[in-house]
Amino acid sequence: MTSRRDFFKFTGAAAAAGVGAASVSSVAMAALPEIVSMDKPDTQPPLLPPSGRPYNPVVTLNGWTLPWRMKDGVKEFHLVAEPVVREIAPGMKAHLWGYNGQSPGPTIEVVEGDRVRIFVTNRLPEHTTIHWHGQRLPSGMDGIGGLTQPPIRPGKTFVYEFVARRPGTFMYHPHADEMTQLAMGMMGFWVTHPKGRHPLIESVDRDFCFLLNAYDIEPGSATPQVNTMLDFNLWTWNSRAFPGIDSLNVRLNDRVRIRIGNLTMTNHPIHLHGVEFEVTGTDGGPTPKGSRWPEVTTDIAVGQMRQIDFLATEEGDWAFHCHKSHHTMNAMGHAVPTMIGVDHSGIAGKINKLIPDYMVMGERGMADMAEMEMPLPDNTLPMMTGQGPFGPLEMGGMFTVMKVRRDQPRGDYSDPGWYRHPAGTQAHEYSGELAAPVRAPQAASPQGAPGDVEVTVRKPAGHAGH
Ligand SMILES: [Cu+2]
Repeated sequence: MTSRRDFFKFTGAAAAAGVGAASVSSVAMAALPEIVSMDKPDTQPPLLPPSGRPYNPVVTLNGWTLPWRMKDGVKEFHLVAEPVVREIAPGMKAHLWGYNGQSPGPTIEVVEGDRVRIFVTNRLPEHTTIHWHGQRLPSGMDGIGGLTQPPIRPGKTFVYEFVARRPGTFMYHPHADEMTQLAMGMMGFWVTHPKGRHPLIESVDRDFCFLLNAYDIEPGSATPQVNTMLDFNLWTWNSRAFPGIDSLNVRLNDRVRIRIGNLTMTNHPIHLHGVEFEVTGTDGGPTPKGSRWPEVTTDIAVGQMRQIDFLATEEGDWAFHCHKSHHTMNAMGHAVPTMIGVDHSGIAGKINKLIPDYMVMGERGMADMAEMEMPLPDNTLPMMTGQGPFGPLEMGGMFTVMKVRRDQPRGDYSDPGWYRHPAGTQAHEYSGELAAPVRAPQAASPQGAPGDVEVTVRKPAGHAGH
């Protein structure tokens, strides 16, 4: 809405090429690569390399890849750190900080051995830097404010230059006022493709990537609380919450790679339904083949990256999500006590005399919440949401669907719609006779007292620690 696709053209003198991360003079500024900005939160098609060594590009979930300019054999990129408006999911927009119109910033894709020059312009109200997580590079290019470079002040442009020495899965983020700048969404993905064939990096048909991130945005507001340490209420992939996260669309029997980096303040056990995968790489590089074993969940700790590979041999709609159940929900009232099994009869009527709109919630579990049409503050996502082919999906946050289809064209990443299950392959209501269940005989307690004690007391419990 507020951002748009900008193409600021710069013309003029020669580009600055520094030895360490260095400030760019106003003369050299005129020769910077154009600033390319993205105004859509949707997954953009892969960027086929227009110059340089060939490679099979990645697809960034609800994101995009930054185009570059080839200058005297150097790949030149231009990142702009700036305030952005990011749609977290339809119905909610967040005021974040990011790069080139979005949070996360664009994915940078290069090839092992490429010399890379990245111009970083700061349009934030405070200073910043960029750290290139996992890269082998000169110490002066590592982007640590105060340690390896002075901060990039508002309005200034710095240039980083190094050779992408290791193929693999990386990310970038500030190392300046990190608590604020990570909480505001400043981060991006980086992929260095191998030069030619690599013994530990198989070529794949589909290659997806995204970052795990989290925000604390009070219902009814739009700007994250930056001092939050652990109590985040929006669990996102690339700053999107389900149903705002696009599906991963795959052709049957494709070899698929998914690269994931964690820039939240907690670990995320990422779980894929349908098939087993292997962790084939980390931000430390490709894993040795002897270290790989089959998994369906991989835990990704804070500051870690995981690259998983698998063959999509099973057709269908397969859930793909964080296994922490609170992370597949959106902003919710955590102070709500568990009310399962509590008898509300009579109480609601009395309370209604005082508060006419009072509703009993949670008596049968929390699923009612997904169906209930309750007024929410403006710019707030429902706690559990998303409509599936069989009703409410009761999911938010870190959740999406991998759609494996026989007729998905090669290289086509578009959404094929919901899976049509072949006859006889779907769970359905049982309508036959039910035999009485056989139960073990009840043993008497040694004292001769009845062995079963029914506890009906609900103890109050705090929720501060989650
Ligand atoms: Cu999680």
